[in-house]
Amino acid sequence: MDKRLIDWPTFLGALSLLLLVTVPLVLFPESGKEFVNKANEFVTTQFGVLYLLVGLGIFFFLIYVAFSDNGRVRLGEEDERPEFNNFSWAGMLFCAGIGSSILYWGTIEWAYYYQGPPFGLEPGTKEAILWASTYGIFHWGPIAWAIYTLPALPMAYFYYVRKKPVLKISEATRPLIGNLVDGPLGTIIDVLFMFGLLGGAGTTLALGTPMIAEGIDALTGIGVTMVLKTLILVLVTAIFAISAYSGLKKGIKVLSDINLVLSIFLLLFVLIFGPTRFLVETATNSVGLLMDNFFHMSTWTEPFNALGPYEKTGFPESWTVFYWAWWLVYAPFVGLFVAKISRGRSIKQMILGTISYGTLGSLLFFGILGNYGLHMQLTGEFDVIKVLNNEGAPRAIIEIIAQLPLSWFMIFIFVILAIIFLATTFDSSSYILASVVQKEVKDEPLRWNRLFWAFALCLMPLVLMFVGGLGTLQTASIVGGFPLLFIMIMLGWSFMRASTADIKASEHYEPKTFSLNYKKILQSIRRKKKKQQKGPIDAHFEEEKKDD
Ligand code: NM2
Repeated sequence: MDKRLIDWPTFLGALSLLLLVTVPLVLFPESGKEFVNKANEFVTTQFGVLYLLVGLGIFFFLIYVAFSDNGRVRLGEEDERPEFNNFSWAGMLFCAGIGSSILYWGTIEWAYYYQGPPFGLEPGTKEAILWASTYGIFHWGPIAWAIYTLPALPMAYFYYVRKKPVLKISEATRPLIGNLVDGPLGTIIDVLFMFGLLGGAGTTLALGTPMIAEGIDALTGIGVTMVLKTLILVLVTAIFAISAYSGLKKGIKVLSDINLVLSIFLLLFVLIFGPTRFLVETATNSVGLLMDNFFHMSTWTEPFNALGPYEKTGFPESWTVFYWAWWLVYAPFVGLFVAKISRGRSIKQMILGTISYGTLGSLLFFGILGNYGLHMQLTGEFDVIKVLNNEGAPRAIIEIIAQLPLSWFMIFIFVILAIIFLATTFDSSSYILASVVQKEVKDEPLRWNRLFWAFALCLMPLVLMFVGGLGTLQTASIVGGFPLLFIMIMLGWSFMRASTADIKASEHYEPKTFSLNYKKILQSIRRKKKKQQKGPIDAHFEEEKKDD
């Protein structure tokens, strides 16, 4: 156990920030909650529009990069082909970026919009229903995936072109802020990212655990108790601790393969045995509605409702802004994974692939699972909304799945899928948390360090679940993730600065996709510098000598 490898300021900084937020929540749950809620309200109402603008800005920026010279750079050597084929690449991408929350929201999000529709529409009307089946896809769609892709740009670029592995996000801002990275500013960037991720993952856990508990109750009838929820958390921790301990590659690969197969099975099963035509038609219709209203949705701020006789719904703050914030806190971590699996692709392929495959994946979950529930609601086969309002979302979700043929078996598959989804999210988060607090990562972060963060990830939400402060922690993390808005801008800027400088200095410029040989670039920069130092005349003679 090599303690010198640990970057203590970051390690202790993140831990202290975490304790600083959780300890008061345990000691004074009520006033703590009030304080955090006020802070959240302040950030989402005052800066909600900033979140929307940054989200849309990131989307445009990526499209621009994809079709610019910078987008033509290949992540690797000249003759390199993509390391993974598109199918496995898309599968891994999806499993890294998405956790059990897609099973939760994919199945039930529509029911919330049905009752509390956007654009001030009347609940339960024809329009409300149309938007109900569409808004979820937007919140898990192109802008969301663009937020995930942005940090992958500098990380992949430094990794494959400059051949410098970057595991810390502060390191990815070096081209912009230079040596400041090595001082407190760098530490602050990493600590904020870690805090955001801990809270974002806490949110995932807070949603996943009760849903799995309901599923197990439906399978066995043992009742949803605190003991059951605790056991589930312990089980999930054990799975990912073992997988973490046995090394990232083996553990995560096996789990995400199982995940992919089970997801495809679940979706195909519902598509075939559910109301197939309704599902396909509604999803197709949503795609059109979304495309038609993309800008309207991504900039909707409810401006007048704050003033005159209009009623304020708070929809943009509680949904779109919340979602962008949640994707943001996960983004640097997912970006790293996207970077890792993208060897041999061009930047353009990486960008367009992530946005389109990611959105397609979300569309499948929302279009199939969500519309399946919606269909039962509309036909009156099963009153989802009633169960949702009386018994809560986890129960409603499991009851929707229970309406399928082979009900017991399908709930079983659903529960296993949720458990594995949770475990993979935690496995990779603990890996990243551990890497960020190390000065250097040889192959894998130190094992004790990984386990430490694995348990921090689980124990903290567990404690808060008992005292009832978990929701507060989620909110706190969203507030704490606020600076990430600016860090994201820095990451994009850093990437542009580094890659544009390299492209300009490069002597090789192939059409279509080109690879930058950073070693050669550095050599030619050095040569140029020498020439300048010697003055143009000396350099000229030197060139002539070479020609002889
Ligand atoms: N996002 C995709 O819980 C999860 O599924 C992890 C959540 C950010 C909404 C990611």
